[in-house]
Amino acid sequence: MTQRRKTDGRRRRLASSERLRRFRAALSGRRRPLILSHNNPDPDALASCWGIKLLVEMEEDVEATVCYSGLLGRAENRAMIRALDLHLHRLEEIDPTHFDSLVLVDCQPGAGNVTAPVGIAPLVVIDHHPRSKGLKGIPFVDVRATFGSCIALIYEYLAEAGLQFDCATSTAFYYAIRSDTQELGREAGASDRRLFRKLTSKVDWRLLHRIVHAPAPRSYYVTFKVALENARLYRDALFADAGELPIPDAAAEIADWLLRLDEVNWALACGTYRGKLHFSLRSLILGAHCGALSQQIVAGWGSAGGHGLMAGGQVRFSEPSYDRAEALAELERRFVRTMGYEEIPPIADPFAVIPGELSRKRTGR
Ligand SMILES: [Mn+2]
Repeated sequence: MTQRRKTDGRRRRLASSERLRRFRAALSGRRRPLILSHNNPDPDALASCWGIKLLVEMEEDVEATVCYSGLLGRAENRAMIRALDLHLHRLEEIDPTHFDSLVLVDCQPGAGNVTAPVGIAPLVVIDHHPRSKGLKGIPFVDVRATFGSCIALIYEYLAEAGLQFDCATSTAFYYAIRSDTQELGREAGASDRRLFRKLTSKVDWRLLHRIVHAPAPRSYYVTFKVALENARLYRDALFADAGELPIPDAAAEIADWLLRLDEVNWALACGTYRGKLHFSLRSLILGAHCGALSQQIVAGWGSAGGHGLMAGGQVRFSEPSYDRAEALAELERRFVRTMGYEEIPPIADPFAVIPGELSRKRTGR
């Protein structure tokens, strides 16, 4: 006798038709849903919000509102919002009593990276991050960490519902997968690859180019410069302070960029934004637990989370009372200790110019 495969001890695999039915049941009768993602939403978060908005608005008389908290910082993200003509509202500016339901996508309550509005409990959570503990009592939860992007997960619902998309939407979804998985190279699953291929025929390439190569301000380049100047290399782990960040997600971009250094397998980039020290951790080592490692780094101090190869977190200077330099030194100490590199003297200025030298590669990459 064949048994249906279990995804874990309790949860059976559901058909996408059944998932869609349950999703709709959880929101049945709700006419004013509020859709929210994690703070400082990235392209995948924005695409996920947009996808859910299209899905819920298939029902008659439903008008969904997408809101965000934090900053829409990166030029690419703003270009994507323009491309979709996506009307976003700041969480602080909405009146929660106007809405009758809350849908969280690309994040989970209690995960530390989402600011939920007061007074509305989430009815639906759809996410691809590791399962958090804040999901009890939520009527509909679909958390599957095997997906590299949340939009690939949400696309199952959209396809099941028979939704058709214009070129701009397809382009945005394509860009979301591309950026969340680094062109399918980082933590992409079979569904990400399938959808990516499928969307290829529908992408508006000029529009994609405008998003990917959106003009960036000087401040963008300055953070890279400061990060290079402040970097320290511990064997194959790079620690870099990018100074004052113009936008909180700059740390993530810098960490991605520094990880390309041929001598490293780990990169942590950090910087301050509005009284908080933000950091992003990246690894090239398959099976690295960046999410858990970054939680270990800020244990008892701040909040952190993420996936296997990419994670991020933040600490407040005032918890306990640190000034910037102290907080930074503490973060570096904790990073080095977590890596197990306490005994390794760092190279203090790894980007000092060495005329004519091609590489100092030692890691065997
Ligand atoms: Mn995501």
